[in-house]
Amino acid sequence: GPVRVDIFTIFPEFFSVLDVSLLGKARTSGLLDLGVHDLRGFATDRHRSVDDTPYGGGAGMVMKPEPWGQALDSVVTPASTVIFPSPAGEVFTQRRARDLSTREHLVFACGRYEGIDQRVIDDAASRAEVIELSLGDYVLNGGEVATMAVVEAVGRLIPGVVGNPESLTEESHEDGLLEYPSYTKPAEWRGREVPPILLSGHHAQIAAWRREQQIERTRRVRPELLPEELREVD
Ligand code: 6GU
Repeated sequence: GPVRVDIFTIFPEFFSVLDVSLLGKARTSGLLDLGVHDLRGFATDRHRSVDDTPYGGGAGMVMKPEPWGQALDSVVTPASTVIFPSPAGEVFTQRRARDLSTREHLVFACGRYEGIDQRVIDDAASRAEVIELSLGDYVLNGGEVATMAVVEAVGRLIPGVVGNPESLTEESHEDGLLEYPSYTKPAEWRGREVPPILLSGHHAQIAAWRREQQIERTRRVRPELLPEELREVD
């Protein structure tokens, strides 16, 4: 069946972009079943507050546990995977995107302010698998942009979402290396020529050249990604 995704946020309008493009199509064609929910709808007090001051003091506000408990209780089952976007989480990778694309139900809990009361995460982990995911080593204002990135990376791996499945395996990171450079017509533009090998029709030589380019680019830009056997001392 389709992959079910539920997103909880205080900015549901953020996610209207998921109505368009590839993921919009995945939704209308029934491959992706997406629900976006306003966390404030689960607040119980008159002011619908979702945050409060931190125990122990410190700057900023912490998201209160009660609305999050009600929100997650409304969708989470033992078959769910609950994702808390957080700069303190594990770094999100293509490997993790592949893993998440095989799951039946993903729940994203978008935190704002200085974070969510830790008991919400601990309680969710007692009912379902919990993964804290970071986009990388920099700070965003909340989990919404990270959730968008994860939903896009995972959504395009759902079988049938990307028309030509070959375009999935020929990308950066799928084989552990960065992509080779791409060219299209015209053969000369602003005095710059397309590498002649690409016009030669020699498929094996083209494949070898592209592999070389991948290795060279990876060595230059992301040397830590290079497998041992491709590392050379200079
Ligand atoms: Cl997932 N959340 C926030 N707030 N900041 C981040 C992040 C996530 N990933 C990198 N920076």
